[in-house]
Amino acid sequence: MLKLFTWPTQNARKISIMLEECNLDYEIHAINIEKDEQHQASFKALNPNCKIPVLLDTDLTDDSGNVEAIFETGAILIYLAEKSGQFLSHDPALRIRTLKWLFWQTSGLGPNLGNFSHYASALAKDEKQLNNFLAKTRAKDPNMQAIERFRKESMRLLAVLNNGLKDNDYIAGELSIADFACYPWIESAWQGLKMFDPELPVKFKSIHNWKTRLAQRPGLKLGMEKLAWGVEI
Ligand SMILES: N[C@@H](CCC(=O)N[C@@H](CS)C(=O)NCC(=O)O)C(=O)O
Repeated sequence: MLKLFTWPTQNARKISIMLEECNLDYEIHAINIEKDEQHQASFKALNPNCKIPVLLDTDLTDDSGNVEAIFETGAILIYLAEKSGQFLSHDPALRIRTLKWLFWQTSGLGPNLGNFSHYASALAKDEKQLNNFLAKTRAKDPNMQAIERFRKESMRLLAVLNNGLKDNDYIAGELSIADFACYPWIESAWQGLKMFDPELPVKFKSIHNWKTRLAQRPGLKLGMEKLAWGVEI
């Protein structure tokens, strides 16, 4: 039995997309980070870093029979890819190509796009323009230095991805966990970055096409909907 401890956010959607794409059965357990439930002792026992998502697989036990909780989305995606035999190539070169882009997402794309959205949301005139999490956590006063720092790095990262997608339909050549890791972050920061540069879809045409291609997949769509902003879980 797979149990996903989570809340509707970009990091969380990486995992619901993978679970839906693999057609795996799973239970969703809500950890309301808008009410700080990630700091409760019962959740901290699963992830000492107090961040969602966490995956529990009751089949994954150590020698003493204790279930090993999995935190960090990169680790969860690799685990599910190995468990299902899908979206992580067995070919050594393709496998490492996928893992390179996966680590690129978790260490670079996610944190920078997340910080951009956090600081840039202070410029939103109407709170209704923001998702519920940003509305609660956003920077209150515009800090132009921080906005520019994270906007520039986000744009640089998008240029890297766009270049990687120029001759490829998918990030690592074939559809993989690297695409599922990047998609929710790009989807969520796209509008905010577009406000600063309306030419975004033209400038990053390969990303735009990749986004459109992925958005048509029933599994990915369902994974996004299961943990859409504001959805009751
Ligand atoms: N590197 C972690 C990041 C997880 C993360 O930042 N989760 C956010 C939600 S997207 C969270 O739990 N935020 C609550 C908090 O920071 O207290 C991963 O990839 O799993």
